[in-house]
Order: sequence, then structure tokens, then C-alpha cells
Amino acid sequence: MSEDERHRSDLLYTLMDTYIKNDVLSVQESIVNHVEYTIARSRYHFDDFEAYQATAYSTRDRLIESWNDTQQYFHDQDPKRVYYLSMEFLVGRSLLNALYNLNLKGLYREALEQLGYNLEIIKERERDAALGNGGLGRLASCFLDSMATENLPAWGYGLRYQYGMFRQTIQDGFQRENPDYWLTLGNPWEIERPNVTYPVSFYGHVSAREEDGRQIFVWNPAEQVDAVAYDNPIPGYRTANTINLRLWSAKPSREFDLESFNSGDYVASILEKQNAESISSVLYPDDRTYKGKELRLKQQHFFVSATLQDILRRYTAQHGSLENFSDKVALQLNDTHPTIGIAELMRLLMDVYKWGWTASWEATTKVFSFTNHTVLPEALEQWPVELLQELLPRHMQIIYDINWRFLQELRAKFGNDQAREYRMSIIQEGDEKMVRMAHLALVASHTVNGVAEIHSELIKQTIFEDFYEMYPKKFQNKTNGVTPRRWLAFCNPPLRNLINETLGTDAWISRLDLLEGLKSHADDGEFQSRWVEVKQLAKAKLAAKIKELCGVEVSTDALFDVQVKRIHEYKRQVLNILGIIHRYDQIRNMSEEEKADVVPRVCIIGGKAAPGYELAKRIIKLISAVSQRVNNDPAVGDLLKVVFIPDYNVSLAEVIVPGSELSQHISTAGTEASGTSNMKFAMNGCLIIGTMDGANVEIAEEIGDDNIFIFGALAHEVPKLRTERADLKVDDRFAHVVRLISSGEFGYADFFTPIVDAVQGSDYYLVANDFPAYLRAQDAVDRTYKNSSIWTRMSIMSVAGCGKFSSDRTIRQYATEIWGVEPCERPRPPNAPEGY
Ligand code: F55
Repeated sequence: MSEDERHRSDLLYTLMDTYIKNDVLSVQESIVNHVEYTIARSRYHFDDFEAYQATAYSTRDRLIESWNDTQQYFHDQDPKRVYYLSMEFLVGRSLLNALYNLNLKGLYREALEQLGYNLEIIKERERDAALGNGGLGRLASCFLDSMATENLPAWGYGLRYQYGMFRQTIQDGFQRENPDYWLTLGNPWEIERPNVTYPVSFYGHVSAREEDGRQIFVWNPAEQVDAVAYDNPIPGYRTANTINLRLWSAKPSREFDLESFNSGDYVASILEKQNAESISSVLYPDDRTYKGKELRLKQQHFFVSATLQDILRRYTAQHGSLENFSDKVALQLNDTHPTIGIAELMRLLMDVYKWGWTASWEATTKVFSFTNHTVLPEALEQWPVELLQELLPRHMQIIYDINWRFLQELRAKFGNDQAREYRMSIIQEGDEKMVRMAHLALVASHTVNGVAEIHSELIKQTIFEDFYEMYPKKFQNKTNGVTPRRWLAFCNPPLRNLINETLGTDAWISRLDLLEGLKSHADDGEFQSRWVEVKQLAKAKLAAKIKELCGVEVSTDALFDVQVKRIHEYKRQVLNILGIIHRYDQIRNMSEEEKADVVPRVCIIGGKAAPGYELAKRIIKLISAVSQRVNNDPAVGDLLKVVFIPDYNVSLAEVIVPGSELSQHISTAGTEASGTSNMKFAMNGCLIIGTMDGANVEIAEEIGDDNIFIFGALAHEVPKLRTERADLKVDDRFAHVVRLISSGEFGYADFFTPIVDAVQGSDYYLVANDFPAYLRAQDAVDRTYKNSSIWTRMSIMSVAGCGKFSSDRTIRQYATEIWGVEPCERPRPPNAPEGY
């Protein structure tokens, strides 16, 4: 090293070695600098929103420090990495989460306070990042939090939609969808990486030629767009590690098709290129039924192609070649949405890196694993062969090749069994040939997992029965979990403080099993009354939110009963609303004496219907109509209130979950893969009324079945009950409430006919069957609520038994049982300021 170089390196070292300091003045300096130099407002005048922005940028600076050092550490240690591929990440807000994880919340609160701003107020100015539909997207975000906290060498990959999940408004009781252009006022959390850009190709044709006695295929695409990386730092809780969520945005290609500009019509060429951006512009808001939309397939390919190019590029940059690639990389497919990535990796290995089929296939099957999130057949993705052929001709060819070899294997194992081949083939034959993405994912993955025990068993017996017979060892279970940071410690500070005090430590926040220590306090009267106080505080916050959003005044003395989730027939919001109508009808026919005995209830329902899901939209209207009627009936008063909370999202959930006392998870047994909000509610001392479905089964097991209200048919009984529907003796109360709807008691009788027909006809989701048991369970709820000490005991036992449902546990199981990756914890920098 020359004298000059040494000097420069010393200087850089000193400069780089100064971390942002953790004292009030330094924080204020940093915030005010961002007001002036980043958002270009005057340091003397900035409003709450600008204070939020500057605080976010200041927090981001710290995330960047930690991100850079973590990535450098991963690079130097070179452990096996895992990449979580998901078309959805339901992030929600980031400010408080980052400050808490970095252990800087108190410092920033104080710094802002002295400047005249309140952190609790300005944090409300952040828009949710709603890049997901529901459970699947939120799970991906919880996993990132846990992967960072568990110090895993992991990254998330996804799409940077410009329009996230639509914003729901309710007009005259009907759902309206409004665009969520969430980036309008900027996104301080992301770091644009214009130099991390990859070309992604579409359409065109494949040509073949001989080279050194081998067939070489060349894809000549007809369209190309660029994928630009946006990095979103994900800090772990109380660790020096910060991992990355890399989201891709589509831009017109810089190079492709430049000739067309010189062919005359310059303006038309520019305009045509603008279409490129539409690829990443909008999140599809359908969370169940698969729709064969070409743009959706384009999104999927755009996403995985950019992701795999990035992973391969980084790997070869570090290792000089792709040697040992499959020992050093694990790729998790979040449902089948990124499954075209299997064909894309094969293509890249064979056509770009010139590997042979065998080596490519060996590597591909070694890196991929796949998570299934549903047993509903209508949700299974299938793409028309014709569409795939046109959009991705080389991939279609590779899929045929994979299928050909797979069918050979099938014959070798089971002999000539045409029916089986027909069922299992990756290509579904018929008038319109289809590619079954789940079959492709199953054939190419070394592991497939369901998301709760019952669900993982069911997929082996139903949708993947044949594949289970063929590859029994591939099948695993990974029961979902949620991050206890966002969903308990941060969203419910009074409960956090009470738990800290009681356990004498906050270690439970990253070792949730420690909550078990609460069990010995469950009968302590003193502790119980503090527990009740904490719940009352959260109920008051929720009541204020309800007033703000629905204009309805609710009493915090009433039992707060909640069902918030996407609206779907299988989740049975209809069972809930029929139960509410029954309750209403009873109350209005009571004497004053009888009324004195009633437990007052506030029934809170929220959730979005997919814009094309007509029946779900009618259900929202029915709930609104019932609430109109009930809330304005003087015979009912405070004994029953019904509210539909509009635009249910992550930030609202952070208020609703702590403020609930009873929450409903009442899907027809065997239909809800897991559910994750059930875990969030239980963790916050909210009792569950639910069916033996999804993770409810394991929650009951963990917290004890006398601490949960379970009812209804069991999963193994459901198929038979469906065939016996015609013989069912319908409960009189059921017939009565249905008649109230169809006779126009709530108006709109004709509009509600399809709902009435659904539960009176084939009743696929067995609403009528489960109705009597549901009412019995609701009676038990009322009886129990009257005894505050028993109720509170159950509430404490719920929290105490929730240890298993931390996503930290889930992620550790993925890491050891599927990915084979180990923690890689960056040592805390020796010169880092205190508390860092
Ligand atoms: C989104 C897009 C498509 Cl194309 C299909 C499904 C979805 C989606 O959002 N699915 C979803 O949320 N599934 C849920 O996943 C959760 C996490 O595993 C489960 O808890 C829940 O049971 C399941 O319905």
C-alpha cells in the first residue's frame, strides 16, 4: 500500500467508524437535518407529517449502518443463505417497529417531545405498506422479523407494487374499492438501487442449434423490461443484525429494441415502452380463486427472473463460479405463486451457465421447497399451456421436459397406470390444456409443508394424496406463528409492562415460551384486577376508534366480540351474522326483567371482499343492514351494538386485537389452513370461539380446552355431513332468522337472496349444521363472562399458553428441518454507543 493509499484508508476508517450517537441532542440534530436537507422544509416550521418523515429518515440512517455491516458480515462468513420468495409482504407501518427493535423508542420519544412533537401522534401519519392480501402476506412479514431476530442469513424477495391492497370504503352499506397509491408522498424506508437492474424477457420464440455435439436452445424474446431493486431494511429485535427485503419495480428496458427508435416513430416507441411499468403496478386483490390473467403470470415471471438473476450474480461474484451453489442456497416458495421460478432456474443454469440437464435438475431440486396455504381446490393455480407457450416459450419447453421425466419415474414406480398419470401429470389434458403449478412445485421441491398440523395432514389425504404416496418423505408440517414484537409487545404496551413486572424480565419477547410463568398468577385476585384494568384501557382505545370510523358510541362495559378477516363463505361471517340476528330477535322480545340478565355485547366485524366476489360483497351489505337496524332499535339500547369497521388492515388490527375479549375463528372444519389472527388474539388475552380447524386445534391443545370455546362438526365428519344435507332437520331458530332476512326485516330482501339460498340449498359450508352448536357455545360465552374471575383466569391462561405461536419458533423449525441454515450473528461493534 502506498503512503497515499494508507492515508486515505486511515481517513475512511475513522470516518466510517463513527456510528450515530445515542443521546437526545444527536437524535434531534439528525431529525432537524433531515427536515432541512432531505425533505427541504425549514427547521423552524414543520408539521406533524414532516416530523414523521424526518424521524423516519433519521431512523433509516441507523438501519442502513446496521444493514451494511450485517451484509458485510454475511459476506465474510459466507454461510448457507435462505431466500424467502413471496409475491406478497403485508408490512404495515415501520417506524415504531424499527425504533423498538433498535431499542431507541424512548430516546426518540424524548428527543421529539423537546422539539414539540409527540411520537404517538406522528407515527399515525405513516401509510401502511399493504403489499399483500391477508394471512399469507402478513405471515411473510412476520417471518422476516423472526429471521432477522434469529440472526439467520436470510433475505426476502418480492414485488414493489405501486398500488397495494385496495382501500375499502362503505357507502350506504356497500363496499367500494379505492386505489391505494401508497407511494404518493414518498417512502422513506426504501433504498432505490438503480445500479441493481436486470433485464426480464417475454414472448418471442426458441431456436435450437448444435454446439459441440449438444443441443443448445436460444430464446429470442420479443419484449424486455428492466427490474430495478428497492431495498427495505428489516431490523431484528435486540440484535445487531438487519436483513433485507428486496422488492422489484418494473422500468422500461434501457437497451432492448433500441432500433425501433430509429425506425421513424420515436414518440410511439417511447409510449410503448411505458407499458413496462404496468407489470409491477398493482397487487391482485383476489385471495382465493385463481384467475388466468396474463398480467399476473407476467408479474410472477418478472419477480422470479429478477430474483434468480440477482442470487446467481451475487453468488458468482463472491465464489467465482456456481460451484457448490446448491449447498449454499435455499429457496422457499410462498405458495405456488413463484413456481415458474423452477423453470427459470433450469433455464438460467442450462442456457446461460451451460450446465447439462442432470446437473441443473439436481441443483434445482436441492434448493427449492414449497409451502401450501390452502386445501380449497378452486385456489390451485393452473395456467393455460397456450398462454405459457406464448409468454414464456422456453419455460414451456422445460416444463414439458420435466413432466416427461416425471412420468417416466411414475411408470417406474407404479407401472402402467393411466388414471394415475392423468391425475398427477404436470399438464392437465382436456379442451384447454393447463399447467398445474402445484404439481410442478411438488415434483421439483425437496420438501412441501402445510401451515398447521391438521392442514398438513389434510393435504396428504386430499389434494396431494397421489404425491404423498409417491414422495412420502417430502411432506412436513410447519405450524404458523406470528411475531410477538408487533403483535404483543409493541401493540399492547400496558400488557407488556404488566407481563414484564410479573415475570421480572422482558426476555419473553424473544423467548415466548417464558409466558408460561404467568400460569402461577392466574388465580391471584390482585393480579387479575390489574389484568382487567389493562384490557379496559385497550377497550377504551378500540371504542374511540369505532367512534371515529363508524360514528357509533359503544360502551366499554359490554363484551367486545370480534371477527376480522377477509370475507369468504368458508370463514362463515354468515354464521356470525345469523347468530347476531338471533340475539337481536331474542332481546327485542324480552321483558325488562329478562333484559337485566343479558350480557351487553358489541359485535365488531371487518374485512375486505375480493372486488369480483359478489356473494362476499352481499355479506358485507347484510352486516351493515343488520347493524343499521340493531343500533337504532330503542328496545335494544346498549345490550347489543353491531359495527362494520371499514378498511381492515394491519394498523387497525394493532388496535383491534388488544381491545378484543372474544374473537371468532369459525370456518367450516377442514377449510382454514391455519389462521394467524387467532394466535394474535389469544396472545392478547382475548378468548377464542372457534371450530376444530387450522391452528385452533393446536391453540386449544396448548392453552387447555377449558380456556377456549370450541364447537361444531369435525373435519373428518364434514364430507359425510355434506352428503346428508338434504335430510338435516333444520333448527327452528335457524329457519326463523333466515326468514327474517328473506322477509325484508333488514330491507334489500332480493339482494340477500343468494346468501339465503346458499345456506338453505347445498350449504356447502355447513352453516345450518353448525348453527345450534354455535348458539350453545355463545351461551357458554355469556355465562362465563358473568363470572369475571373465571373469564379473567381463562384470559391469563390463553396468554400463558401462547409460547408455541411465536414465528421465532416456526422459523427455527424451517431453518433446521427444511433449509439447513444456521444463525450468523454479527458481533456488536465494540465502539458502538451505549444501548446500540
Ligand atoms: C393470495 C393470493 C392468491 Cl392468488 C391466493 C391466496 C392468497 C392469500 O392471501 N392466501 C392466504 O392468505 N392464505 C392464508 O394463509 C395463512 C398463512 O399461512 C393461513 O393462516 C390461512 O389459513 C390461509 O387462508
